[in-house]
Amino acid sequence: MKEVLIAERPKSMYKVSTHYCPGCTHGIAHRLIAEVIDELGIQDRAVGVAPVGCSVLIYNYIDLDWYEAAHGRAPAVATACKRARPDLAVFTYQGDGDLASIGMAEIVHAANRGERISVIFINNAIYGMTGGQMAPTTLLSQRTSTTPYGRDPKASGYPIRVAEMLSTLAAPGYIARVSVVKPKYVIKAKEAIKKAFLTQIEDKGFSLVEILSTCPTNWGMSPVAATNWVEEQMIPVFPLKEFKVPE
Ligand SMILES: Cc1ncc(C[n+]2csc(CCOP(=O)(O)OP(=O)(O)O)c2C)c(N)n1
Ligand code: SF4
Repeated sequence: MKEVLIAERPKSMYKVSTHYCPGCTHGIAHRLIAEVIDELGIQDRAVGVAPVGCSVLIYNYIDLDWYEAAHGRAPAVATACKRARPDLAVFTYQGDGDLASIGMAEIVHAANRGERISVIFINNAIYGMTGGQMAPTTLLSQRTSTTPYGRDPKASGYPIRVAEMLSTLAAPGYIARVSVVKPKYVIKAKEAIKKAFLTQIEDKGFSLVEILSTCPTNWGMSPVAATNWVEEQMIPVFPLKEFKVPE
């Protein structure tokens, strides 16, 4: 029988297995970034800034030049890299603990300055790597290791909607929220990641793609239940849309 190739590993991904838990969607986000980098032909000039969280080892999976930034400081590192070498395509990859908690100041000011960088922001509503503590994006009533009775807004405030908040700023060029939990969301997610890189390449300012992702391990769910939970519980709070597009 004739073999037909319908999918292959992106050229910019190493031939290794990832360390992610079953049902974690970090790996899907990685693959989409690699596909976009291949399609734009920018592997030799793309530079990533890795976070401190479950995806800290992203540099073992995508074959690029990488920096490792201290917790939350990725937008500052990316700013320095891009200002020194405007010809590079510079992006950060950050979880919600990284970006919206310790790194909140960095991301707001980088966006407000309109830095020509792209940010891939993984919102899984929890700190994954360190044992499932509450993140700024944790939903109301969501149980985490630091909110065992559910997140109470009186004690912990409300979930922060990063894409909405940053889209109130004048400088950003492209801001969108997507998901990767089911195939029907993945095509739009890839389009958004591509637009984010093109916004940078075409010098149209700062870009950010927020990706609703899973953490079955710390949510205490099966992989299937976790994907359903994103659809049923997260998307109503974090709607999927393009908030800003370049003029
Ligand atoms: C300055 C600093 N504070 C705290 C930590 C511990 N720490 C490492 S990863 C992490 C949470 C990561 O969560 P998130 O960014 O949401 O990524 P995920 O693991 O969910 O992908 C924390 C608190 C650290 N490494 N450095
Ligand atoms: S702990 Fe959560 S975020 Fe980390 S790899 Fe496992 S499922 Fe993914």
